[in-house]
Amino acid sequence: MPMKKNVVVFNRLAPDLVERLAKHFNVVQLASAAELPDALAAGPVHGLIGAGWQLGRTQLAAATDLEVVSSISVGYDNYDLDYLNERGILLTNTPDVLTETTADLAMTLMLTAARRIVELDGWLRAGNWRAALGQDHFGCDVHGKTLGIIGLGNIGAAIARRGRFGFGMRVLYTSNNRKPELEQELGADFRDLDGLLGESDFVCVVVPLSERTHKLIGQRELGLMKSSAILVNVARGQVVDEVALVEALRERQIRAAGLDVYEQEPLSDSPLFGLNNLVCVPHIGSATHETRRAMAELAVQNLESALLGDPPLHMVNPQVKAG
Ligand code: 8YV
Repeated sequence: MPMKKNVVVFNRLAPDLVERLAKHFNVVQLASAAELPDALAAGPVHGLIGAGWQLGRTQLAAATDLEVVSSISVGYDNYDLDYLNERGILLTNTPDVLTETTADLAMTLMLTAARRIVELDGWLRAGNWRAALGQDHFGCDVHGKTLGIIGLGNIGAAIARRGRFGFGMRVLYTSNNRKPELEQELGADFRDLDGLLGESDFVCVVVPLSERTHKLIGQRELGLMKSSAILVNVARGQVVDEVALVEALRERQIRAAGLDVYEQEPLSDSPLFGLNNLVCVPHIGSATHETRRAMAELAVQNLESALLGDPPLHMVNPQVKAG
């Protein structure tokens, strides 16, 4: 019988999935990413599976036998892809299974910010039912408004469908390339970024983080938005300049924002917390029982395939396999 390969698990793997891995591999579970160096020093590691870690040369130089990193996420900006490619290490991810759940959260943030749910929840709990709920507490409509999607990938399209067919919204989008099929399906119109920002009532950021999208939305871009507009970010915090956003919200240059992601995560003690026109949640785009389970299963499947010699379903850098 061939020797079992060694796998290190970090984060979010249910016991039955760890058992499933243990049928084929020797499995070591880490309690935190900080334990990785010791795990790598203890012997050869062939596969890593997990989420929420930064992996590059510094962390992986000692992992000389590493064949695959299976990420329990769709985004992979936290991996040094050039380094993984240079080393011939395969990276797999978990797209598709989180698309609808993340789109649900984007709509939730839009609706919550527009209808001022968090503020009014606090108002009611503070015993204010009988106090005059005047215009000062009114929100704004979502239905029938213009929804601008920055990055019309799978998640962007799922948000656009909700806006178009659930809320009768007009959809604008900006993207690297035109999407004729989605234009037809959604009646969506392409705009350049500036055009989209100027015309939209809701601006939804759904682009992956890259050098090109880093701080894509800064002071100038926020200044192009309508003063009645709401910004939602379910992509990555670094796509939006947070200092500029705080200023724009504080000065009411835009109406409100809904954020799932932040420049620095985990977020603590931020000037964002002082803003009542902000709804913020702790990076929970995919965090439902069903979806996190589906992501974990897919990541396990990707890892098994990679280490047992089948092509994984979702390879970020398939060229390392081909080579
Ligand atoms: C992940 C996400 O769960 O998939 C992604 O890219 O942002 C989330 O769904 C998270 O990044 C893991 O830490």
